Amino acid sequence: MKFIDEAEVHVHAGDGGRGCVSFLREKYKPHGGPNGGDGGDGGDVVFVVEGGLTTLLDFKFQPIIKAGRGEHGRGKEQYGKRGADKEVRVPPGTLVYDIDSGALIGDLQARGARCIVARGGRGGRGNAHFATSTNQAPRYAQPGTPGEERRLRLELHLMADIGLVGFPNAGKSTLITKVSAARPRIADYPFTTLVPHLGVVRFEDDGSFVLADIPGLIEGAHRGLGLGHRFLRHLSRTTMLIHLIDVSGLSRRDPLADYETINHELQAFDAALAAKPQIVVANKLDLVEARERYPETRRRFAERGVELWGISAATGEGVAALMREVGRRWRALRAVDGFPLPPGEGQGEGSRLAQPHR
Ligand SMILES: Nc1nc2c(ncn2[C@@H]2O[C@H](COP(=O)(O)OP(=O)(O)OP(=O)(O)O)[C@@H](O)[C@H]2O)c(=O)[nH]1
Ligand SMILES: [Mg+2]
Repeated sequence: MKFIDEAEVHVHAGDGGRGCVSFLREKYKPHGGPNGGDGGDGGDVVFVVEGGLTTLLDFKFQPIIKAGRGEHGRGKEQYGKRGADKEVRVPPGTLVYDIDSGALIGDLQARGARCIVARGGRGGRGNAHFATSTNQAPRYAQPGTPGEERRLRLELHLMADIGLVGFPNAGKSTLITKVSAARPRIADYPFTTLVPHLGVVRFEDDGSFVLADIPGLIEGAHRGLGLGHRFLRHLSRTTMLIHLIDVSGLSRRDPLADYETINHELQAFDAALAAKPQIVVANKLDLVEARERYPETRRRFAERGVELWGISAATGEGVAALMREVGRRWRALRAVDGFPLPPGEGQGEGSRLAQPHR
């Protein structure tokens, strides 16, 4: 399935139906009273969150979305039928902006959440409403009002609890594959991962969180180098980050410099993202070169006040302990933020989200 996280769409709610002008006609009653019925209201355009959806792709195929118009009123006080609402599925995490005013009109997060993005017009009243003592045969009725029309910009910010950041080839995808059922491609060339992947990670007996693997960052990402930093928006809703660093020396870069480069890129994108708590992790400790360099690297990070965790995403060494620690910190952070956590429940949504290994 193609991953699309931005779309523009034109929504047009249904117009209200016209009220009717009509008079009662019966034998022996040449001047029957007005009996024109009201027009029906127009249908609304409604966005509804569908749990398993993770892309805005559908909108590429339907740039214009219309709801049904209200039926016109008829004689004998017959009301026009209300126009049909148009419901459109959106993934959890969709932000809806009005292009013309720039206003945010919806932040659709929870499964089943709904937002009316264009309201149907009102039906006009028929002439039956307008008879008065001085005008017993009104020859007018109200027209319906037009349905709302809007141009919308949709932006998806995935609903992840914890984000993975690091250089290309640091092993982010290898790690998420180890701890969840997410299956991004893994390879020894940079920018293997082209779009974000989500996986549900279970920790301890009753906890779970949603982890996001996004494409790697490089120096200058904020200027558009590599894949740029546009995927960082998918970490905007996370509570903390796992910052993964290749300490094997295979990259021929210095781990501490890597760490600082990535943080600099986060800062250039959004200070709020750079301010999120991180757990900093040295990867590839199965390799001899990495093991040899690890104590010295740890010491250098410690001098900066950064505690370095060590794992091998490939062999799984240290990974379970890391996930326990991440889960614990995440829980504590959420509690501070005032999100009481029901036991065993992350925000993790979605029947089609990757479920963890057992
Ligand atoms: N020896 C060893 N190799 C690893 C380890 N983790 C990942 N690799 C290898 O490093 C290469 C890159 O791994 P990926 O998981 O694709 O890296 P990534 O961070 O997702 O990279 P991008 O998607 O390009 O950002 C692959 O060849 C992996 O097999 C590890 O713990 N030990
Ligand atoms: Mg990857």
